[in-house]
Amino acid sequence: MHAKETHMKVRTRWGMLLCLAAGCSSTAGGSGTAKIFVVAEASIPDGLDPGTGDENIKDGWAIRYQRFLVALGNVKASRTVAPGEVLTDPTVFVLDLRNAPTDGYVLRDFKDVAAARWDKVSFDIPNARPGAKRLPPTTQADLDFMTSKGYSVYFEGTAEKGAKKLSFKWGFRAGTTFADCASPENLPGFAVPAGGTIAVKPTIHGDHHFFTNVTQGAEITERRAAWLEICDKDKNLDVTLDELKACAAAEAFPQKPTGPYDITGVKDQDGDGKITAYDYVDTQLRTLGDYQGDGECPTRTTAP
Ligand SMILES: [Ca+2]
Ligand SMILES: [Ca+2]
Repeated sequence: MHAKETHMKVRTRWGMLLCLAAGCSSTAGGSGTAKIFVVAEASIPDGLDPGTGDENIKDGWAIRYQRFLVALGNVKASRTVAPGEVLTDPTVFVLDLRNAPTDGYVLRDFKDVAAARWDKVSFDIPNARPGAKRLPPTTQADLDFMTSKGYSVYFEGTAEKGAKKLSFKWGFRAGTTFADCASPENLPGFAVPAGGTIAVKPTIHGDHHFFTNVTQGAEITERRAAWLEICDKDKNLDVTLDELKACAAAEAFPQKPTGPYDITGVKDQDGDGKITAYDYVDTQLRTLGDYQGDGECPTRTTAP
């Protein structure tokens, strides 16, 4: 107890000195920078290969994306122990994740912030609207397309198995706020080092719409794509959103224990009174926001 008090006094004195030098106010432990990146998981630029590994598609399909756009922004961070201190930037960006820079897109530097753990972190994947910005190499055409359609995510891709090759071009308005983000080690938010920089990385995965269940927390699931062929009702090798809406979930996703799927948690997102493949994809796209690679943001709420 006594030793702890002494330690705290020393910390406070150092904090005041640092603050005089750096011009900050109440950062008793010094200050540093939180650099906000958006990173695309490898499944977006590289696609998904068939195979038996954790990240493979189990039923033999290879997935490749030709285009993958997302709206992302409204990053917020705060500290439970200091509720008045909030880092926030309402800017929303449209980002081309298929062609993202290797190290990701830098959205923002929060400089001269308390060197401490910012344990409450959230961000939005909202439905894009006018006022959103872009970062190169995302094009003005990409930005205009997303804001005019109001999509939160849009992708074009192919699924190939043997001689069969299906295509799809889908946009969804699945706007979602992702909160309580934690690292893969389950540490909440991020810790700013005194005099240093922490990389804070909302991470977008490209495979959730091939999961066999709706994950919350750890991604314990398989990846399968045979439902694409099942839902190509007119067999023209292009799977449309209308076909997804006409494709009953019970048919596309055979349920446990005889099939591989558990689609508990898929909601009637389009409100037509039926649970279809459209609802399945829409529901999975409301889980796309991950954190620091494979970390999770388990609190998900609808964002306008
Ligand atoms: Ca078709
Ligand atoms: Ca529905």
